[in-house]
Amino acid sequence: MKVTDAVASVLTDLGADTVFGVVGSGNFHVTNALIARGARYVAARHECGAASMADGWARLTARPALLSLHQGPGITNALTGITEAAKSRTPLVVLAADVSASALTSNFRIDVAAMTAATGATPARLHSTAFAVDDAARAYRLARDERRTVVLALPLDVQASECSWPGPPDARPAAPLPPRPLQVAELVHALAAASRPVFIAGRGARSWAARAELQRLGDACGALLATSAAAKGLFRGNPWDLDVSGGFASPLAAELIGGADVLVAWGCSLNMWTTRHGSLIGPDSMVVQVDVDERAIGAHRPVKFGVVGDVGLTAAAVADQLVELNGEHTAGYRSAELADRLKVGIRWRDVPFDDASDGDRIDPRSLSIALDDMLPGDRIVAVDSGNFMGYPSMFLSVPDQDGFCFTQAYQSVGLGLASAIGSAIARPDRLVIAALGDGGALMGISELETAVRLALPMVIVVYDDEAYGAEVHHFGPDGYPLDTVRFPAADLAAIARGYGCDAVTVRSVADLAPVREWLDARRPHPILIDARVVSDRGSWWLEEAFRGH
Ligand SMILES: Cc1ncc(C[n+]2csc(CCOP(=O)(O)OP(=O)(O)O)c2C)c(N)n1
Ligand SMILES: [Mg+2]
Repeated sequence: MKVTDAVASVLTDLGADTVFGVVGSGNFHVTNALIARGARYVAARHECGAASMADGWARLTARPALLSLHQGPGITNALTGITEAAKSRTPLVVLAADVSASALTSNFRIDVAAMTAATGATPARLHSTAFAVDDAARAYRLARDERRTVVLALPLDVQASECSWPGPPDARPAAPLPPRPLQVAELVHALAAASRPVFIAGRGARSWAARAELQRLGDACGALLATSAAAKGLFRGNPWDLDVSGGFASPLAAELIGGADVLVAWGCSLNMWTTRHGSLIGPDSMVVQVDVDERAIGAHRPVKFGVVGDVGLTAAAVADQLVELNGEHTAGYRSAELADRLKVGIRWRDVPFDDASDGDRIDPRSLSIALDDMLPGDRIVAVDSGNFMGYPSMFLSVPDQDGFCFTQAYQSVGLGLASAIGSAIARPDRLVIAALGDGGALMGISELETAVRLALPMVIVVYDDEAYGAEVHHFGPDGYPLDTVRFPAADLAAIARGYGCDAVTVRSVADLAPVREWLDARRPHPILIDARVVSDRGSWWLEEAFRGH
């Protein structure tokens, strides 16, 4: 059997069924071998787009995506997307063609392992013909069981050689890590004594199983329920949901999180975003952290103690014991009066603001609220990076933890459109809203052709301030020249029409009427909204963000 066929067989036998990429000579055969074994191949127009599509897809399916790349420039083009995936612990196997070991002078030669390691991804390689199948299986298992972004180098000579097929692999995933009983007891003790407990659930809690156990435990100790931005939507529908903790927290959420006497982070790193550099944590709050990775405990904020274990298993074990002690419901932080306050004041859109729309430009808050009302609730919001990013994150609601795709671990501009496309491929049952700045939109625009070619009915909303607004608002107040970060108006609607999208330029809420028509007509291609937004001041979360630079 050809090694490319054997590699494709073992990967599909292990469960891989979707591969994103840009095909060149070095990954042509392995990509076709995957397709021959039933995998779906999605052709992107730029390798960075392919990487972000794979990243978005894997976040929403919680399964490893495959990314197929040509040797050399195919890999370097993909590096920003790969770095975002690696920093987000996205399960991803990159099939990275590589020159043969003997091809010392090949112009495609780069040090794939060194470059991969430098981004935080995990290097792997088909080391030899005899072990190629083992090498590929190990890469897939590492991605799946440890949520790693693994870059598997495929040397051309090994790819082309003949190997024997060892038979189908064991496709069972590793069992989740149970917590140690003593640590469980410590957390039971802390929560039994708590009068104002708050949970902050993060990326490691993004599953239906963990969601159910955390809500049961929340009832048993009377906790209020918040998430990091990466897990937005996890507690949607629960009356004690505070939504996101951190820079995007509403004033009421921030007040309540600050008042916690016991704060438990569940699969959440408690980084500077989630805690506003620690200022969201009250001075007398006892902080506890639950994480599968021992090294994550206390890495960003000091904690009283940690519990090492799977979030769902830990929450279930703690809930079982607490229910025995306290019964299924304890008031804790919860009261009828607080329920009323949450109902009318926890959402950002309930916080009054002065609408700065002036007929020529629309206030980004009014734009976001109008879209929130107009677009179906069964949605996924995918957000690019920039000054604008808080508006969709704070004003567009999402239905659950699979309703938000937030590729911000590397804070790169330009990944939003492609991660939205990956999300749309993962969840064709949901309307995907890609929220972009004009800078990020133009950086990643080649994938507009992919969205049209794949007939994806997405809404692409561009918060267009004709600038790198983040830089304008960071440096403007100090009087620096801003010529390098401002641009003349670009007709993004015309550009989008050129790609085959519907498009509309929006300066007021009334201009959104064509979006309603597009929704009603169920068009089989995206609509791009070029929203000319007011940009008179920097966003409040941005000021927070720049404190970390
Ligand atoms: C790849 C990359 N290049 C540069 C930056 C620095 N940067 C951060 S925000 C930003 C502006 C992005 O502009 P836009 O997408 O229009 O969003 P806005 O800030 O205007 O809302 C830039 C250039 C970055 N984060 N990533
Ligand atoms: Mg901009």
